[in-house]
Amino acid sequence: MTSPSPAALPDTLISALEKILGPGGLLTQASDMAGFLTDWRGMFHGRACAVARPASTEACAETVRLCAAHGIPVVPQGGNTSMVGGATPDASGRELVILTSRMNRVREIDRIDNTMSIDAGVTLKAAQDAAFDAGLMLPLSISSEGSAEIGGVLATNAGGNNTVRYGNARELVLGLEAVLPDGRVLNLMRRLRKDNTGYALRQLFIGSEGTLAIITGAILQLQPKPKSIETALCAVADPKAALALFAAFRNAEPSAIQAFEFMSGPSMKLVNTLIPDAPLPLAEPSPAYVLVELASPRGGDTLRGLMEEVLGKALEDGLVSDAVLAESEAQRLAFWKLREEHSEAQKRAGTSVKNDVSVPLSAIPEFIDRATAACEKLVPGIRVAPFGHIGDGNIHFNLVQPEGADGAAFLARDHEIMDAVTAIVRDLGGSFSAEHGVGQLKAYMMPEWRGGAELDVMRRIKAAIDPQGIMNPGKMLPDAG
Ligand code: 2HG
Ligand code: ZN
Repeated sequence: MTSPSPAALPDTLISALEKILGPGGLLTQASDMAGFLTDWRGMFHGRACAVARPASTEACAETVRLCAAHGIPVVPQGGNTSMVGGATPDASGRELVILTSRMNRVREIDRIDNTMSIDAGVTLKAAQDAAFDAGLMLPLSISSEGSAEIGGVLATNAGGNNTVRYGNARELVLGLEAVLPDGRVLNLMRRLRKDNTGYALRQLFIGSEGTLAIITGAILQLQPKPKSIETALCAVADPKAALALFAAFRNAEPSAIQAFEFMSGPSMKLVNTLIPDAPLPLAEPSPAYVLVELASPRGGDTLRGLMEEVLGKALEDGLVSDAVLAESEAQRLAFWKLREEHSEAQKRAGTSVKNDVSVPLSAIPEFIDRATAACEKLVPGIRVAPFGHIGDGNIHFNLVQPEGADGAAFLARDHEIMDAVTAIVRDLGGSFSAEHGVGQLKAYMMPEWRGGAELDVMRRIKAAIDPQGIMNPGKMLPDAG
């Protein structure tokens, strides 16, 4: 296949786009566009007629309006951290990638409303820092927060580490601003806790993976900044013990739990060996680990007492074989590094097949046992390396290629492996995508999982809002666009 040239766009259109986007706002050279045409995992490689970098909502709207008039499909992209190819263009070279990164202003923080009004291109980390500097907390935390941008986080309804306490991204959103496929700006920027006036449109766009609109701004709910935080890394025998520990914390004080994360021994070992400065802070490796974080906005709180009480009893009961409590912010961050580097460590270990799944909490041990057996049978030597947000039922049941095997050959079996795992998920009443979305990778699963009336309604919504099918075609809905 020959590489599409930017000349695929008529000169008049290029000049019109350059006028809207300003200096540096339109990329047409292959070398400038390259970084935006491949996903983080290196699984999807697309082409584009150009990459647009609007610096304002209006410029984004005008760009989309022009694309709509010329029937050019657009692919919205934030920090390009999708795990499912949700922001990578297809191979046709016809699509125009629209980056949100130059729309990067924190518009306003209101300390009475406890809200943050923000542009889509602000990274999640920068948004967290801005809230923190204002004495507040944005309670959404994901491993890719240094690069992931608010627009993408909302378009994919990201979950992450604090879902157990504060819910997913959609639970934090009061207001939304988005550019529709015809280039109109939909302004839903209302910071109201109560507003029963028709369909809750913002919730339709959150989680729509860029297939209905480009999110350009949002109003997010903030929380008081915690004054006391206690974080512990615990060694446990298996997922069943991890869940029993979760129940122990929940029974003691459910409102104190801010994060409750699970890491399997094999996955932790990859972090300890492949990530610099990430040693295990426990005397011995364990078959599994839990990272638990308690937090409260009250200073001088008794969280340390609560942590010690629950862990002391768990050690006594044999639920936990060892535990270490963070004695400083630096140590707390070191514990979190051990958790957040799992994706990177697995990437360094070779190719992997990812299953971002959820099942009812009670079914997690059975799921992990059955899925492990199924995968080991399918691919001898496969490295089963699950981890995830066990407190909310979301396990990243990731499978790393056998040591020394051909990575591409392993990846070529991804559907076979994902299907074996998700068959068990289905049997246990779970979901084939808990927080990463559907994107390109899992679009083929939609008819089987969400068929009948559910998929039909989704298709009708897509057709009503994007009749030309120009918004992120081929993502989420297998045959739309
Ligand atoms: C995490 O929880 C992310 O760290 C990435 O959701 C998970 O790499 C993965 O599969
Ligand atoms: Zn995750």
